[in-house]
Amino acid sequence: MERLSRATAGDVAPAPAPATGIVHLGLGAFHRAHQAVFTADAIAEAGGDWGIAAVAPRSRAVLDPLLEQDLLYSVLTLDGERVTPRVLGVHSRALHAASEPEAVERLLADPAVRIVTLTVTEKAYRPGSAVLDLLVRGLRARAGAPIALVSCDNLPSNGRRLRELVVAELGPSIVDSTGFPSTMVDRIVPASTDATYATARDVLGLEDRATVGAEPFSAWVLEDDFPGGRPAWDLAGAVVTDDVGPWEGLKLRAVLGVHSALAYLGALAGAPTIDRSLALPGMRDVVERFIATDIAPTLCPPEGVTVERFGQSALARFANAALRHRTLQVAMDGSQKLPQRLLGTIADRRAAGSMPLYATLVLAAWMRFVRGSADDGTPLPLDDPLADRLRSAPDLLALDAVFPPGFADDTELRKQLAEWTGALERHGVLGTLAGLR
Ligand code: CS2
Repeated sequence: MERLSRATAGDVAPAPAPATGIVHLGLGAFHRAHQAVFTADAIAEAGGDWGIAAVAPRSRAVLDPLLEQDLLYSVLTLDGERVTPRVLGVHSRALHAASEPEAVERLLADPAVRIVTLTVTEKAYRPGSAVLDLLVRGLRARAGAPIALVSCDNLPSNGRRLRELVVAELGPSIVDSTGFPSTMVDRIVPASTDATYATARDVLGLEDRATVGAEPFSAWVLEDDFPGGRPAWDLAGAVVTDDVGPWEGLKLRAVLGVHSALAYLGALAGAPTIDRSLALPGMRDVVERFIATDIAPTLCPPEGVTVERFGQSALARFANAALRHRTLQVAMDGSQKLPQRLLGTIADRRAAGSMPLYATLVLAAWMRFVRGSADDGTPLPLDDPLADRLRSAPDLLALDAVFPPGFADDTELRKQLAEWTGALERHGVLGTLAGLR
């Protein structure tokens, strides 16, 4: 079968990408189905030189196919049985940071580049990470040309966090010419598999090795702090606001907290995908109670939104069987994800004098997951930057790289966790859920 390219795309060929105005760091599935789509739509609405130069930090797994395909790829919107393909061509360049760092630095220093977006995962937000070093080297050479650095990773106050890291390297004057808008991004975009490539072949009649499958839902809420201008993302459905906080809380706790719950409980019970985990007997009931009794009281949602309704819509999204989102993919990097997804919920409930039953069940499930075997004894991989420390820790709650202060000394919390751990050991996830009915 022919490969997708400008020459073969025919009717579905997108308009040529405009000149580069954005550099994106992190060429994962999420970027291709989220910021790239918003940007293509914004350009279609209002124009502008906002072509995206995509930078793959380490892996060439997406970069090479993209280069081979004239930077075209398809986003397959997966809605139950229905698949809607769209070929994107909004990337103006694609580069490999590990082998051509100078070219990336030059690009970051180019005044025509007015935005850097990042999807580099939670673990890159620490001093000295390779991607942060690269960004800092590029910024140093800009000599004050205006730019916005837009974190699109699932961290609380992601813009502020990035600003702190950049200011620590470049000094406070960097903020005079640099915006650091916080953003909330949301779209489920699982890693592509052979099944995704096969679907692309079916619907496009072409081989696309850079395709991604994604859910229909897509959201982007961002603060308007773009000293060098921005694409008309608002005309493409993004919400521009002066406070992302309330959206961020919902996303982190009521969407991702529940996603992680389904990942750990599901992986232990042998559910390969998120939708299968949600369909386990008793699971929906428990995650609904997790949302209503543990998560909702800790959040102040935006006007007109209730946590329960938001949570229900998240559950409907997780039930999308066409996504085949692997529980083990969502379970990855738990030490980096759980603080903002789950531990904040537990800390807030404990500070209010309550014991969050369901949130502690999820924590106990993660602790069991870390030990490396499912309920039926099948080994479970621990893909986590702190894997060694997690596996050898005599007392996980005492790991201050993961747990907020106070957890280790909270005897009530320890008691509750011990109860759940015992129940999971004796009855497994399914038996424990059954006991909660
Ligand atoms: C997932 C997220 O892999 C994960 O940790 O929970 O990537 C999730 O699918 C997206 O953030 C949804 O917007």
